[in-house]
Amino acid sequence: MTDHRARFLALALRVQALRFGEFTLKSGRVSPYFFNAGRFDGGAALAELAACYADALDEAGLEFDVLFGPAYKGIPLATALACEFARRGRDVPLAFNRKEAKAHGEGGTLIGASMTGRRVLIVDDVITAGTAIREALGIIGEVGGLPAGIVIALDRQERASEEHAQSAAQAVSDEHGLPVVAVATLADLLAFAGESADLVGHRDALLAYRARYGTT
Ligand code: OMP
Repeated sequence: MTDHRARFLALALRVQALRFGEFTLKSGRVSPYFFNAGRFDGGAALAELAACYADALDEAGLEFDVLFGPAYKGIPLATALACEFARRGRDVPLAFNRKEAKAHGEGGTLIGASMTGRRVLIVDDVITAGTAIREALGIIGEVGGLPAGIVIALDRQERASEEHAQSAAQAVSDEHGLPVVAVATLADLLAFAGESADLVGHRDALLAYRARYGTT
């Protein structure tokens, strides 16, 4: 496992963004683990997380002009990533949306840099069935942005539905011709769990869940 993957998983466990138990997902599936990006709730943890995103993007060699953080969880993630790029000497424009259109003031649902005609990188927390990412692609399309890729912290590597053999991330990637970069995947979590005395007890439940909803 390369460095940023292990660093991210250790950090996620430390701040309890990654938890084990019984969680009902947006899809209705009952999962033995849950990733809650809201637990990166301080500057130090967010900065450390953003460095993991930046390292994953460097490794993938993706090219983009502007970051888009979909409301709500994508907003602090994209913002922290933009700050991390600035720290590394690159000033990347940043856009995000609000969920309810504002009729007064500047109006509209989009805030920040223009995405029109620019290569847009979507920055989000997790892909399960791909619904949130498809919504973000719709928003970018409406303003004439050019989706260039997606970066997430965790790819749960689940099939969008029983009929799909591919993971939701692979399906989104194929449909839109877009690279999906994940700091870590369920496979990485399983590998990490195999090496960690604290997590080894959760491994069987993770494997059973993957057998039911994961890709083959
Ligand atoms: P999809 O839209 O199905 O890809 O699921 C992504 C969304 O599910 C995230 O933006 C979260 O709202 C939520 N989620 C998590 O935050 N963490 C998880 O581990 C799993 C989910 C989920 O409900 O699938």
